[in-house]
Amino acid sequence: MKLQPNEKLDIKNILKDLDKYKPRRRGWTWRKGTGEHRKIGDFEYYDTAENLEQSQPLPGGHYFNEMDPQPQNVITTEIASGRFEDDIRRMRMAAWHGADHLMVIRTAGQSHFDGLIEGTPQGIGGIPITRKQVRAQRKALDLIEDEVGRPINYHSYVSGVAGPEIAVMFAEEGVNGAHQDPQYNVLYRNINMVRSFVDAANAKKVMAWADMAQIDGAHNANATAMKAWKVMPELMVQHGLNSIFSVKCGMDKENICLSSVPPTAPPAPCMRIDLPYAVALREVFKDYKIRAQQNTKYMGSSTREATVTHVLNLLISKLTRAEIQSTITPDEGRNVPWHIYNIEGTTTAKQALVGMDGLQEMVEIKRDHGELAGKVRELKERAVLFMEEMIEVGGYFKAVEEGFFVDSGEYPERNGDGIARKIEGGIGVGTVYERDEEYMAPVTAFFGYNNVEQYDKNAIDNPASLIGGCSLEDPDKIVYIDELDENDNVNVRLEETKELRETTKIKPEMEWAGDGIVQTTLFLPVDERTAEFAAIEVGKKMGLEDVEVIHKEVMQAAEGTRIEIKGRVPFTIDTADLVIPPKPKVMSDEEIREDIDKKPMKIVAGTVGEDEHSVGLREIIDIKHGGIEKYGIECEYLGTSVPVEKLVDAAIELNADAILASTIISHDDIHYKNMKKISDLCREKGIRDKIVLLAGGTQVSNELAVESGVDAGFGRGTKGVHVATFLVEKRREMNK
Ligand code: Z98
Repeated sequence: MKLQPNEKLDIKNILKDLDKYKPRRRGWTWRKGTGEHRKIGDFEYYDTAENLEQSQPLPGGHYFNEMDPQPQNVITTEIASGRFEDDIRRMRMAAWHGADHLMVIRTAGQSHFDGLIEGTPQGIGGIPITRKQVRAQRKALDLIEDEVGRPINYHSYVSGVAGPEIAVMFAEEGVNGAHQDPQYNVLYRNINMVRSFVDAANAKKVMAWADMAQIDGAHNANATAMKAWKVMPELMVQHGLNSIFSVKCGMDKENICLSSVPPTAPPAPCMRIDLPYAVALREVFKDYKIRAQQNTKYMGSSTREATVTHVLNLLISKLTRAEIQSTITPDEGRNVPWHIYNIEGTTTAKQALVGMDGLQEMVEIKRDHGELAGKVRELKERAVLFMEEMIEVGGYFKAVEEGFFVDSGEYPERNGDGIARKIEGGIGVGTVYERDEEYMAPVTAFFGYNNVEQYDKNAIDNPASLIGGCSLEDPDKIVYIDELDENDNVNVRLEETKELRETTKIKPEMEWAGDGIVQTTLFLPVDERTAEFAAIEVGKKMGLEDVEVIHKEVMQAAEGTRIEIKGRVPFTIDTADLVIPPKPKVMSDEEIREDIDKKPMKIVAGTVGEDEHSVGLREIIDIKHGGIEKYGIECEYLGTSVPVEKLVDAAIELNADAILASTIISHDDIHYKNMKKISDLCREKGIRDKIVLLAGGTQVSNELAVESGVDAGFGRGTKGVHVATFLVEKRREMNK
């Protein structure tokens, strides 16, 4: 099976023979070719990785021969659609844009399941993680990585009550990275602390065996704390605890990634707080990796604002060399993230990181003196004092009982409002048992003493050899369960969207195939509250269902409000019924230039009739707007309200190759009448067969323009290159 760039990924093909699919590899992969200077297009880059074989360049890539440099940081996108089959399509789009770490968010509540879920039920804010879903996504990613030519890391969560079971399933299925941090269970999911740490030891051992990258959960304190910047010392303590615990469980420091989030965002003076924090973290944890995520705490529903914060955060990542750049979608504050915003987050990271290529060659952090040095030192001291006090009160569990964590005071200040958990409380309390003296498990990646020698001394380091290998060595021992729920599964969902996948019918979509969601931006000249309700009416009158306001922003209290609404369209469009004119031919800039160099071209241009519009024509002509002057075409611009006779006389006098007539006003079809006049006059004066006549304007249709006697008409959206292409082609055709 091989993906073709112009063919959709066929989910039915992915699901076929899934029970027999085996992952190609285990373990995390970093980008290749980093640390080398690389020539791409006209430039030398200092901080890139290998290019992709196939990719979607940035929109601006158009001006640079569609080059698409890839930064050296792994780029993550987090997907939370709730339907794994739709996630897969989104993963493919993200991979084409440069994401190589695809993280799927779990459905709400899965961390409280004491066991694996099976099948492919729909989730809320994420997907139920199951073997079938994981296998299908890994299989799809195997195809996608072949397509883009770069390994793709697949990632989800090994936290919750079923952590060890999930870790084993991930190791079996070739999942490459996971969040694992027992403190997350304890603080945010109220899972018993003893159970959480015992489970974590087992889970980490398995993750280490499978060479998975681990991301911790310290950053969740940022998101939870009342004032995210106050918990910076504690964050360092949390990172420290999970990191050293992971090392003790057998994990390589190389695979331990600290999850860092710049704690503040504008209008706070965020750089003065976030940069020292990132520097302190990098220094204290110098042997570990940093997974940087954007700040989400201070993100509202403005995607523009979220993007600016993201870019400031990316500057910090650049200056402190974060290895993984996670991207949260800029619509988190208003939607369950949509396809297009996963791509926006990904491209924001790629664009900013590539734009900052080599920054450190010119800019240095003032590490040894001044404000930054002082703040870094202070943060480290606060963190060390926090650790010392933890030891004083009797260790981590005691500290949690006393509410040390996520307190709103900046340590050593404490406001007594931290998250306190009891050692005898929480989900799963009392479910940890001492191993029986005889206990032995013939499994690989077992944490702790395993009593194997009583059966076979040679099996001490490889207990699974007692049974000829466990499921990690022998995948045929894996029990693959298909669907358990006959109504809530992928087959039922695919049936519902069959028409959209198997015919020429389409529907707009943001989250899932066929959801029909559209988003519209309005400006309403009223106050915020009125605008909100008026916008819903506008949406309804536009024929949208389930209309909701997803963003509002005051432009000025009385003058008006910017509103964004979403809603659903109840119809489909049949693409087979569309009449799509052939794409206007566009020559390359080089080809046009070469033609004009060989044989110079001259045109006269003006807005005809009683018409004072000039902007459109100037955009077609002026070099400043990418107009035809840039190809060396000599342009004689006669201005606005030019009589038709004057235009034709000027063309004769200057021996021009073409006339460009701009005709904006269209009352009583005056624009077409003027075109006919120009053509008739040229015929009268005997030059019609020697000159190219072009007319342009927002209301001009090519067909009607040609009927009116000119050679071509150019409507809305025309660029200089379209006009230049036509001029060159027409001149060749006329054999002039
Ligand atoms: C991120 N955007 O970090 P539930 N374990 C840890 C976590 O941080 C998380 C979970 C588990 C964020 C996503 N993080 C939030 C250490 C969540 C998820 O219980 O399935 O929600 O656990 O990338």
